[in-house]
Amino acid sequence: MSMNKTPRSNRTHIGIFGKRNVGKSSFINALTNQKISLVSDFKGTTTDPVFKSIEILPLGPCVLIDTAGIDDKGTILGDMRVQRTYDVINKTDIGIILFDINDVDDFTYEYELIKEFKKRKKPYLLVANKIDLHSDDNFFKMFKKDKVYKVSSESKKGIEEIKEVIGSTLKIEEEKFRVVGDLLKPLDIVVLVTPIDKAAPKGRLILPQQQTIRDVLESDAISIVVKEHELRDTLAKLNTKPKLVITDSQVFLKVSADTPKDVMLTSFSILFARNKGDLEELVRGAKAIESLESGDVILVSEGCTHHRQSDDIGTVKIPRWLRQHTGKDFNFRYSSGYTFPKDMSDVKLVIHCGACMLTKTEMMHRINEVKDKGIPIVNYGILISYVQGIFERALEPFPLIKMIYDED
Ligand SMILES: Nc1nc2c(ncn2[C@@H]2O[C@H](COP(=O)(O)OP(=O)(O)OP(=O)(O)O)[C@@H](O)[C@H]2O)c(=O)[nH]1
Ligand SMILES: [Mg+2]
Repeated sequence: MSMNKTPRSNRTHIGIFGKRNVGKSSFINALTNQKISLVSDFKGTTTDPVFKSIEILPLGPCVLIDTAGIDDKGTILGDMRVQRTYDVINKTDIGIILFDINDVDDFTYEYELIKEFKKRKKPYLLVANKIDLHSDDNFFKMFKKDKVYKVSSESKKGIEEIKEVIGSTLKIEEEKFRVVGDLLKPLDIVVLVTPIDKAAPKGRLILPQQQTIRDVLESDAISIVVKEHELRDTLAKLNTKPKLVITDSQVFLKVSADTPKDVMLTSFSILFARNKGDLEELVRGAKAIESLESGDVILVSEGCTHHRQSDDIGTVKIPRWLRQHTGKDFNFRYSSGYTFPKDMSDVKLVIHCGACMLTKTEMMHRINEVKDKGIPIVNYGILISYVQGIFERALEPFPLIKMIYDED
């Protein structure tokens, strides 16, 4: 791969879904202005997901994913194709649910797709294709709240507009997943507390700290970076109250004591749990610790198969902290890599790593997979914050999530 190429994990994945023959492949060709996908009036031309990396203006580097029609059911091969199409949703950042404007009698398949997107909290757009052949707005009320966009992949009508809509929808999504920028106004002051101890890497800051500073700068706000011992004096020297103090969890208790009660305080772990996944679900997972019994099975799951450190957080520290917090002994099981163990029927809690090697989309998929099994899930950072007893204060910047924590 050349140095200037965007790696696939940093590209926006746009998946095209719908019944056979609605024009999914034609839509991809229209979007890119190229003959990338095979088009024919034979139902079931596309049989496997096809990933195509391409630059689309104004969206930038994307991966377009063409899929097989989801109505190809009833045969073993057809069912397998449908399953593979559904699997693509997990890799998709935004889905286009395409249908033929001339075939509006039955939306069962489209509703099923919408349900899957909603379940995964992923954005989708409903797009009616082939408007060059017909136009009748009556059926749009079928999709209550969702707007239906109209295009012709043949005449290219509506294609430029749909690109704009994809772009603005993604922008709204990105906003939701900013590290901290959504909490800030221009010129707000943010104080970041980063201990420089033996564990800190030589000559640089760790990635979450860098990303937070970058996000503060992008918000036109002001970042001040200090070590824990300089915090109190720094706050005294400021003639304006900071909007937020963000600290490494390790020194949370000291920082909490040094930060006035009317200044919001949170931790990098909490910001990144929110940025990378579903903070709400992870907070619920942390609360579930209270209902565990001695001997319960806890699955500690790592997203990658990296080399283990000597005092490994998953195998040594977490079991110790949990024992200290609950006074109970649990049965720990471990898994690593992209998939979970097949049989998780006796697992009472999943503790996931910080997901540094996973994309947000992948981590959300993993959280949802565990949630679907009815098992609570928490990650390392949130679990540590919970057993340290810092939720009370560290969730204050997120009132909706604090409510979940506070309710019984
Ligand atoms: N008139 C018209 N025909 C279209 C349009 N889009 C696609 N078609 C035609 O519809 C047929 C199916 O198009 P495809 O792009 O192969 O559809 P698909 O959804 O990829 O189909 P499968 O791969 O079989 O699931 C082809 O004959 C296309 O030429 C459109 O906007 N207007
Ligand atoms: Mg096709």
